[in-house]
Amino acid sequence: MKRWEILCSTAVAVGLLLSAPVCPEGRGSDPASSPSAARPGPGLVVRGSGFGNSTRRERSGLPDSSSRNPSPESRIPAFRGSRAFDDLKRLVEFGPRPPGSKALAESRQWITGQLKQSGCEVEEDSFVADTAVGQVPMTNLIAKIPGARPEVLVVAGHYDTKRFDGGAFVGANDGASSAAFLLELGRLLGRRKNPVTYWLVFFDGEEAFRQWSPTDSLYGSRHLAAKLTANGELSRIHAMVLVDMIADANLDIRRDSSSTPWLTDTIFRTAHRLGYSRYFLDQPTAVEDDHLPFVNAGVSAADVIDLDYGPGNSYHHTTKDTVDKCSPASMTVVGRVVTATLEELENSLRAKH
Ligand code: 1BN
Ligand code: ZN
Repeated sequence: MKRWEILCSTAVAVGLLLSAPVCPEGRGSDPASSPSAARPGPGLVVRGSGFGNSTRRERSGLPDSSSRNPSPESRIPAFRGSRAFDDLKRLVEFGPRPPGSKALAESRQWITGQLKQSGCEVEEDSFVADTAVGQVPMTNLIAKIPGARPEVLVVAGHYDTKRFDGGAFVGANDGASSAAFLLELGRLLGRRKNPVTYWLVFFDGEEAFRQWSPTDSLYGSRHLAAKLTANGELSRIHAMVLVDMIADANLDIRRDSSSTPWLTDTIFRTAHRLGYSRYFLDQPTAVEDDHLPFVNAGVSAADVIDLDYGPGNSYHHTTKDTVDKCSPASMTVVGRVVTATLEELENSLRAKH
């Protein structure tokens, strides 16, 4: 039995005793409701708990920074890791998805269809990259979701997988998890009355073709940051939250020191408030990832990444990166933290003039 399953069966037993709802997704995938896992922090809204959308602090009349939300209808609906996990599995079924491959083109078509079903407009940002192995066509996908304000919040990930010679690398965690995460976010934001504009960005060409270096990596994000700088749209971006490798069943996310400190602080403070301190560890790590071209261009950007995948990181960039190493519960944790962070960012923008 996996750790999450154990946690959730414990939660079911305790839940039955306390008549409290557990595993609201009905698939054992929501540690938010597990008393033995992430105990809700003082500000956590447990949707469907019988308490409506009020927090424990709100009910007790205590001030709470998270209750700055002006109205319940402005909340982002609950992120469901089980739906994201279904998409992760579907993406893996396309097989290895390196840049320029037929499988990546097929997965791009499928992603676009899913986003359109969610009510999102989808833009393709196609270009030819000069890579370590020659010219490769690449396409970033951008789901643009309008909002009342012109400021843009970007949530991004990559959907390509690493080109691999030694067997089939399907990138369940490294590639599929971030794309699947963005698809679930598209379902939550696509038809919402958003107070700000959202761009969900699926980067192509995140991975190195030969050896990771400044010129052999991050092809899609380098291209988009340069393009948005040139056309003047970069200045619309208030913040970018990047997610990568967030479905690891053994979730441990550290603070990336290449990210913008205030944004990392907001994400980790939110995680702690929601009771997820065991998954968001206040330890530093330095990551080169798709946020870097944006940080370098002056955008506030933070990478939410679990770079400790398998014993001694032994599943990272190996054929062991498969669905069985991933968990819907981890996606729920990250989804709840990111959506709560987005609400914080929306509120801080609302508070501006
Ligand atoms: C993340 C996922 N990265 C590549 N795939 C960035 C990275 C590069 C992380 C090198 C660690 C080492
Ligand atoms: Zn990778």
